[in-house]
Amino acid sequence: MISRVEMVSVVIPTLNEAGNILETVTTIHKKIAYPKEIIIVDGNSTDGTKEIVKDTSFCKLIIEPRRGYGLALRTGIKHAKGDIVVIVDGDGTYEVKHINLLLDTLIKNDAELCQATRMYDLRKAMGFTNFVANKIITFCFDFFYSQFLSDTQSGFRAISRSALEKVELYEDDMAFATEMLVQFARKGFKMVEVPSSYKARKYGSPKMRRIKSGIEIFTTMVKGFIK
Ligand SMILES: Nc1nc2c(ncn2[C@@H]2O[C@H](COP(=O)(O)OP(=O)(O)O)[C@@H](O)[C@H]2O)c(=O)[nH]1
Ligand SMILES: [Mg+2]
Repeated sequence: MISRVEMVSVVIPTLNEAGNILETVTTIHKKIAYPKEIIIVDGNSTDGTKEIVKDTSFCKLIIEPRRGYGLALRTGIKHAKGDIVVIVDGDGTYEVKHINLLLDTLIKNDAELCQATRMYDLRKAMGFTNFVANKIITFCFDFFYSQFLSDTQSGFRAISRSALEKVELYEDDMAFATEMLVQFARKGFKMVEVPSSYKARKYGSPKMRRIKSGIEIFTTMVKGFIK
């Protein structure tokens, strides 16, 4: 439960997102209606991402040379000072202009996590394989953990800091997002969603390795269930 919001920490992992990051951070900077810090956790990009971030006056840059989406986020979250932590990708695929909707909904519902679901706008849906894999993973997650989420692989989330402090997250890569939901469900934390949409990547390529990530995500769900 969040009683007072003095600051929101927005944590963004980046690995070679030079063509995407400026629009992402500028939109957040302009739209967010709460006091904020924007933390970029960069994996030592070689395409100019770090320089673009340094040139903004409103971002903190952390270099995390070790690889992994989850690891980058864990590093960023350690530095975050806010009562609420927002995580979002720096690849321009999420509607970051919906950030206040996530924050307001989290607070209004006294929830511990509010995430953007990309499943209500199928015209702009993600690629077919990702969509089907997401549906299967989400069905299994909801079934085993008695939840009603529609997009477990959403990486755009507002999370209460106090809830994050009550769980231990270890996943270094894409399974991090699922591990967080598994841990939150096991603790009985309230999780809600808001409709948002998916945008195609304009620059660069996804770093996710689908089969490896799929196996890790399923292993994370099963481990959480039998523990
Ligand atoms: N710092 C850091 N960021 C990463 C790493 N891998 C991915 N990212 C970032 O994490 C976000 C999600 O990665 P992406 O490749 O788009 O994964 P997908 O959306 O699941 O295909 C993007 O902003 C990436 O730049 C990494 O090893 N280190
Ligand atoms: Mg992406």
